[in-house]
Amino acid sequence: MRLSTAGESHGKGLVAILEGVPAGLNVDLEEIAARLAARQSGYGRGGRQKIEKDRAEILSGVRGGVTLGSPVALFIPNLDYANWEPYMAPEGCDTETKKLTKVRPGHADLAGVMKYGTEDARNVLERASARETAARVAAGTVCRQLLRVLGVEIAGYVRAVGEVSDGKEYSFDDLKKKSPVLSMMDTELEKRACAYIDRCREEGDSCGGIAELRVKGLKSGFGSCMTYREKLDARLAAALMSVQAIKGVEVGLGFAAAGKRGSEVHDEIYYDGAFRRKTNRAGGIEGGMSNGEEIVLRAAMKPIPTLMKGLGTAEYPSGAPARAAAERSDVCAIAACCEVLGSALAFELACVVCERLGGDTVAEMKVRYGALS
Ligand code: EPS
Repeated sequence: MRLSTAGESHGKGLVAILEGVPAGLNVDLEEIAARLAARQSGYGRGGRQKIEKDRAEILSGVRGGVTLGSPVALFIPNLDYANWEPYMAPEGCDTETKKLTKVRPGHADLAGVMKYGTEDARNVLERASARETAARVAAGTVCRQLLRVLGVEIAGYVRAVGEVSDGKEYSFDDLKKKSPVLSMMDTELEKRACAYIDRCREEGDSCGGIAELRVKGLKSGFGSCMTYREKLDARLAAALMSVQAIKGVEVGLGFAAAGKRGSEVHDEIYYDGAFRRKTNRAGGIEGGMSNGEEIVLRAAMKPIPTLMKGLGTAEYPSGAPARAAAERSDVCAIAACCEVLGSALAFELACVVCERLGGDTVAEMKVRYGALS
């Protein structure tokens, strides 16, 4: 499978092209719409989300609601383009009025202007923007639907917002009960998290958080111990790190494993007709392969780099001291990010599954998956 996305944040819209989807998959457009709406929501989002009402139009690859085996192309219009057309139109526009030279620490602005030979960070930030993630959610939802046919499900929740952190463990089925406010499981903690976001907003600041992602139903042996590029943990970590603002990824116990003894970390094996593990500290991956237990991943999102109070910077290219640019921004987007991470994971897992099973049709894949132990 291959996924390409295109589109600028304030351009005409976003495009996703997903190649390699087997024929015969029923595509549920309502689920795509619901996940796009979830990506737009979450306490702490900014003014832009009041403008957008993301909805994906399928341009190709699906007939009568069923995939054909041809590339699936999806288009999500940017409603804000109506306000930005004078400054963004590919056919010709005013490139001066929205010029951004007070480059923001933490955003792609400075490295981007230097790399792409422009004095206007807008030429960089428009693509670096997390707006791109809408395209990944639309395509990722098609991947989720493919995985679901095989009995593989993905769920996620927000485990921390800034300094407010939930240390409890939840079963996969519990995750369906996460709150719509911030995608947290503990509503008391969520109230504290909302208050924390309010404080950040009042102080012109921003915050990040941690999302936990889980995969249920994946049989053992996906990924490989034979070649480093095919290691499942490496591929899934890369998928999560590819999401804007992610600065850390853990598998299972993650960083905590380094401070414990082997007897406290490794999961003892027993047999009761099937091989099982007493615990799942490995997070469902051993030797670069799935081991049949739930896959458990966590991703750390840094605070949004656009601060309303601005940070100290140097204007590009003059180097004159300045406050970084800020017009409007999200204060916190961890709930949206959790939805995006699930989509990024769905795409990468669908790739791994298609590589092992092969097949041109969903029916073939089902038979081959069913034959695995
Ligand atoms: C973003 C800046 C904000 C966010 C945007 C990501 O947009 P704007 O500059 O239009 O206010 O809202 O995210 C989205 C538009 C989205 O749909 O997620 C940035 O600079 O990365």
